[in-house]
Amino acid sequence: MIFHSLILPAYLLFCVQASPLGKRVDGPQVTIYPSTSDGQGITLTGITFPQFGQDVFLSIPYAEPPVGDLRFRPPEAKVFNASSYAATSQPPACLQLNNTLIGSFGVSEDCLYLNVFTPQGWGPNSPPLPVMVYVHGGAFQAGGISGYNATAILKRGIATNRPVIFVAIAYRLNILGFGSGSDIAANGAANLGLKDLQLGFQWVQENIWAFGGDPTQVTAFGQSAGATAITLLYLNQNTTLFRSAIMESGAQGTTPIGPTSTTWEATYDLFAQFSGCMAPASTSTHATIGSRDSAGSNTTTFDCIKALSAEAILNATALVVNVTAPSIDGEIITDSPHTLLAEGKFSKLPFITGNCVDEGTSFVPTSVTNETQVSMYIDSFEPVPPNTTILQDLLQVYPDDPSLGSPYGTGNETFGLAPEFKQIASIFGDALFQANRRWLLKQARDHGQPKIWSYLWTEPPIGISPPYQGVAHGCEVYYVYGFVRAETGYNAEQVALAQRVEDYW
Ligand SMILES: *[C@@H]1O[C@H](CO)[C@@H](O)[C@H](O)[C@H]1NC(C)=O
Ligand SMILES: *[C@@H]1O[C@H](CO)[C@@H](O)[C@H](O)[C@H]1NC(C)=O
Ligand SMILES: *[C@@H]1O[C@H](CO)[C@@H](O)[C@H](O)[C@H]1NC(C)=O
Ligand SMILES: *[C@@H]1O[C@H](CO)[C@@H](O)[C@H](O)[C@H]1NC(C)=O
Ligand SMILES: *[C@@H]1O[C@H](CO)[C@@H](O)[C@H](O)[C@H]1NC(C)=O
Ligand SMILES: *[C@@H]1O[C@H](CO)[C@@H](O)[C@H](O)[C@H]1NC(C)=O
Ligand SMILES: *[C@@H]1O[C@H](CO)[C@@H](O)[C@H](O)[C@H]1NC(C)=O
Ligand SMILES: *[C@@H]1O[C@H](CO)[C@@H](O)[C@H](O)[C@H]1NC(C)=O
Ligand SMILES: *[C@@H]1O[C@H](CO)[C@@H](O)[C@H](O)[C@H]1NC(C)=O
Ligand SMILES: CC(=O)N[C@H]1CO[C@H](CO)[C@@H](O)[C@@H]1O
Repeated sequence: MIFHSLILPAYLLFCVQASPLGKRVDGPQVTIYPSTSDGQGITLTGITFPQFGQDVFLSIPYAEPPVGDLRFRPPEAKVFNASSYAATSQPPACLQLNNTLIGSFGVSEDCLYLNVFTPQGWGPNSPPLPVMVYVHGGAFQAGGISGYNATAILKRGIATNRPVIFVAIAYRLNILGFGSGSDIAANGAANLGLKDLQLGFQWVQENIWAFGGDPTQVTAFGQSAGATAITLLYLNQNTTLFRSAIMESGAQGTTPIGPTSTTWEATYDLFAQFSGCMAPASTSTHATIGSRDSAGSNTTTFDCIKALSAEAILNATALVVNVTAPSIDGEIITDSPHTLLAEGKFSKLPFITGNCVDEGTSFVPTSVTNETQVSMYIDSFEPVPPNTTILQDLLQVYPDDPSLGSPYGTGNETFGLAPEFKQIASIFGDALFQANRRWLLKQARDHGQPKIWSYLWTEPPIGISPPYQGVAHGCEVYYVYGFVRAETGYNAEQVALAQRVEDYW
């Protein structure tokens, strides 16, 4: 359950609630000529927000809806069936369980859309602008693009005479985007969410010129799973999808990873059982549908899952508490990222990578009462749980002393929780986040990559995380997206910090 609970901090609720469309004028038009449409122009109509001097294009489809026979298949570039398209309303989030990151526009399996924000009237004849492409977080199980309102980012860019174009790309989640196990491997259905992102970035390369964007100046940025996804795309040494990146709280090793064919098999089996696609007693042969299947016409467990209704997928997802995550598919991810980094097999493009001080606190249940639960929590998300020797060593270097635990710098205060909470939060923060960030930085430096930067964020947003979480996962998002303003209760120094981070980005 850890991954399900950790990914749903309340901090994005604010963005979501802040997005009802304000004063608006329909009308800005941009014509793209995607190669899949044989050079035929497709005119996209967006919305102008004159009060911000911005045009917004919402729900631009970059891929065919991954439904029906396209479920569990790599994304296919969108082929338009008409020469015009209304890009005027937010897309639903990709199919996922109800949670606070969804936004206000529901969920659908038909979800491969992107949003574009530009300075008002910008177009192919304007001076080409740098492009910032956002990859949202949500532990590869949750999230969407509709909550990420880039109005403040663009406003700051315009005010400082460094305007940018903003794009956010949606990608498939949970078993639909990040299934694992032998069936998923045999059917080439691993890492589909990463393939969606690749296609979305390719769309930006091909089409952003029409919005007045410069495809040679694309910066990828993302938070949590979004940051992890970007670092995984860095494992392609020759990537041309972007020229730089900013990873907020996520590195290659943040999500546990193993070979597709042998990792999280139990998760897939449970899913098959709960969806009625495999008999409960069956192990993992997957050759035929189990006795609980009523259809009879489908020949394999995989075909059966592929043919389920979206509602049935969600129902089964709700019953399986295990992780679905990127895996070593031999294609996008060819080996353990830890090894690939050590061997220098990654892109040498510039990047910024950073963390919040207390990354671990929102991942540890407040119900923790003793040290022996450490192994329980670690086992629940590691494909190969560490043995007792390793656990003993771990507890030695992270002693049960609250003054050393996370949230850091809070002395012996335990916030009414068992002292072990701070101990385990410290382990999780380091094991998932800080250590992986530092490994990436070390390998980048050791392999002669000169343009790398890092930060450790110590300023929490106001009123978002309870005190026991300290400067928690997601701490910087409010600042980056410009929700930190005097009107929202922040002091002058915090507003200046928000402006500074926007300027850095
Ligand atoms: C973005 O936020 C601004 C300010 O709150 C709001 O007026 C506008 O409608 C939002 N834009 C979108 C596309 O949601
Ligand atoms: C074009 O595709 C959309 C869905 O993408 C569909 O709703 C619409 O009916 C199609 N129009 C035609 C003319 O086929
Ligand atoms: C989804 O969750 C929200 C709170 O996060 C709740 O208000 C809403 O009723 C839930 N919707 C459904 C369909 O469960
Ligand atoms: C990257 O490009 C270089 C030079 O073109 C080539 O030698 C190398 O094989 C490529 N590496 C990968 C992993 O594609
Ligand atoms: C999904 O679960 C709900 C609630 O238990 C149930 O009413 C519905 O029939 C289920 N749908 C499918 C397709 O299994
Ligand atoms: C998956 O979750 C179930 C409980 O639903 C648990 O028994 C099982 O050990 C978990 N499997 C893995 C691989 O974590
Ligand atoms: C640790 O906590 C768990 C869950 O509350 C409990 O079952 C177990 O007995 C405890 N172990 C020790 C050594 O106190
Ligand atoms: C525990 O795992 C480590 C690392 O894989 C290994 O070196 C060690 O021998 C193992 N210890 C035991 C008791 O299995
Ligand atoms: C925390 O408590 C221990 C043991 O009671 C004490 O020795 C130590 O000085 C305390 N640390 C702080 C920072 O208060
Ligand atoms: C029970 C079940 O999922 N049956 C499906 C078998 O596959 C066909 C198409 O391949 C679907 O139409 C059925 O619904």
